[in-house]
Amino acid sequence: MLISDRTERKIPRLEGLFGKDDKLAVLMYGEPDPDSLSAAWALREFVKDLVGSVEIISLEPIKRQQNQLFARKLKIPFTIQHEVAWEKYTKFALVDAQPDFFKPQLPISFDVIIDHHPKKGNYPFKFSDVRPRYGSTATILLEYLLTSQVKVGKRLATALCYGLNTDTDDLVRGVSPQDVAAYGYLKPKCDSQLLHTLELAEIPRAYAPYFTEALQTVQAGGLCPVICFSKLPSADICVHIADFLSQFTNMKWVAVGGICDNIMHVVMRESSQGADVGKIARAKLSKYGSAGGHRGKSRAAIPKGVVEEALGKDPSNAALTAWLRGILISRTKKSLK
Ligand SMILES: [Mn+2]
Repeated sequence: MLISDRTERKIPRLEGLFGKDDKLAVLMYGEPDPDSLSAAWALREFVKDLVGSVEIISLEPIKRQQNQLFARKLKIPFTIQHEVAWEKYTKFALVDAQPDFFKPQLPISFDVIIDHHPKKGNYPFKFSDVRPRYGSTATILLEYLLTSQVKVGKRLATALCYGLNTDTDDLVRGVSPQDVAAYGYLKPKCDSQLLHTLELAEIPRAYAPYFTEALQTVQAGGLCPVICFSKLPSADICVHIADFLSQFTNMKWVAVGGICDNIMHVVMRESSQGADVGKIARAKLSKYGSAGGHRGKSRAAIPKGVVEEALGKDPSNAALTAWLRGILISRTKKSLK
């Protein structure tokens, strides 16, 4: 399944683009995640004998600690360049994104696009392979490597597997049969210990006090614990705490909110007694900001101004929690009828 006619047809066209004089830059969009980093690395392996040189470039640093750890442990060969000397390169490739994502647009035209997001815009690409059905770009690149018999070493296999896992929430979200096949191929080749370390993730120790406060909320009871922080150094804390709390039994869902960079982030997770938190977030929070997600996981971003209008400047954690709880637990008009 990983060696498909589609990929087989694409390979000669991709290979035909490059010559030994080429200096290729492989770009990723925004703060690169494990899927884009591993896909970029796989593309580099695919083309490295065809071109004079190939460099993987990120225009932004990695902020998320888990992803920093991933890039460091797997020694992903990439550089961060805020200002790229575009003239140094003769060809440009983009993985796990499309040119329209960049605002403003980059002053270059891409020769190669490989992505799994829904198609956006029409460009005169020399080569594009966009497969929105796929759960990860890592899966598409694995097909290229296997179809053209490029060796996939342990480190690259681990990177691709982790990229696939993170983009599909461990194969539960937006998965195609090809993603499952890719996992079946990659898993036995992986450094399982390293994968395990990455999956456990490193929660910065500085976050511990937030956990203490959150645990007290859960202990206080209730089927739907809500906890908010009026000042957070990183919105990631909401994710870590919501993931952790959702593992307790006898709860329907958990919501963790916090204000960081002028946004109140709200992260919701389904718990053992089950509730569609995507639906809840959209129904209750979209009038305050943007909200979205699916059954098990959802997220909302509410401008700080909206919160301040309701609660005044610098609300306490308790006031913020009461406000969010009131919104989330309020009955909708429909159910009151
Ligand atoms: Mn992706």
